[in-house]
Amino acid sequence: MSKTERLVIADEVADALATGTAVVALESTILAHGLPWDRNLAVGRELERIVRDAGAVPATIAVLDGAARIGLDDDALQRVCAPDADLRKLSRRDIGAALALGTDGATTVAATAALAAEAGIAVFATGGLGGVHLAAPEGAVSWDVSADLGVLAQTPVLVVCSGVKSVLDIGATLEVLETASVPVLGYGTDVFPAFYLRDSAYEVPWRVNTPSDAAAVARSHWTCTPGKSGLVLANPIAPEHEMDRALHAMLLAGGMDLVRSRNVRGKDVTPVLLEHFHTASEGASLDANEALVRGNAELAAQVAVELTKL
Ligand code: PSU
Ligand code: MN
Repeated sequence: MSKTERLVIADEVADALATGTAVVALESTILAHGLPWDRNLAVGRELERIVRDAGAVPATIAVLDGAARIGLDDDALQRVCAPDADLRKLSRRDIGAALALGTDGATTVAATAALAAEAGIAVFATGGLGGVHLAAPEGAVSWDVSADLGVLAQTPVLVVCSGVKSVLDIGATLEVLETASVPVLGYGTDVFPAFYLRDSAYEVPWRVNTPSDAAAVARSHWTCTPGKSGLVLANPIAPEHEMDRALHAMLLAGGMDLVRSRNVRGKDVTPVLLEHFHTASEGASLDANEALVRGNAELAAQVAVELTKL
């Protein structure tokens, strides 16, 4: 099978790319594995609408029927979000196998960024970036480092996210991004956000205050410095949706205990933690999660529109 048969770009997305219209990539793991099935489809549809309202074309990405689909129609989106979909969680390294073996799957940040870049899409919105997981026992070195970081080191895509969760080692994650020469921009903030919370204990190296400044930095990064790394645009959750700090601390402690006591490993860690947050908070973490992704989709579309003007 040829590359074009395996990388299927929806007509609307292909037209936008051909005419220089703004396009925003959206991931499917957040839908299939990050949100419960009774809310994921509504979120998936809403993110696409937000991107459109801001003047860009959405391209939700997933692997279905032996093809990497760049832009899903509503039928495909429904398949990704179905309660019995049982899709695999596909990272960058899994794409070839899933395509060759005809296995359907939802794409993580790593896989979505790689496929977006392959299709010629420069801006991607998600909720949280994967990162360096905390080690057990405390203080040990963790080898569970999300492929999201390694892919960003090699893939010229701007990822709009709300930082990383405090279930990860945020300091170590930022060090890995520095080593990989991935610029980290705070959107209207000097502090790296921690997903449900607006801030972490860590500063960002650069702050931008407008979509046009973010676009200018991305363009400059890709034009003026050799190499092909992506960028992180870290957009804090809106203050009115930020999670209560005491609730957050309780969920975090419970989630870490759960992962350790059940001996959860590898790619199951992030979905198990998310599920714990959602059930133990009786949906409060879901409201926050959905609010921040909506904000990131809107900002990504605004930046994508600005990029088309440069
Ligand atoms: N963080 C979230 N929600 C998510 C994810 C991360 O708040 O759904 C997903 C993303 O798809 C991300 C992946 O790329 O988890 C990271 O998984 P891992 O830690 O196994 O690399
Ligand atoms: Mn991992």
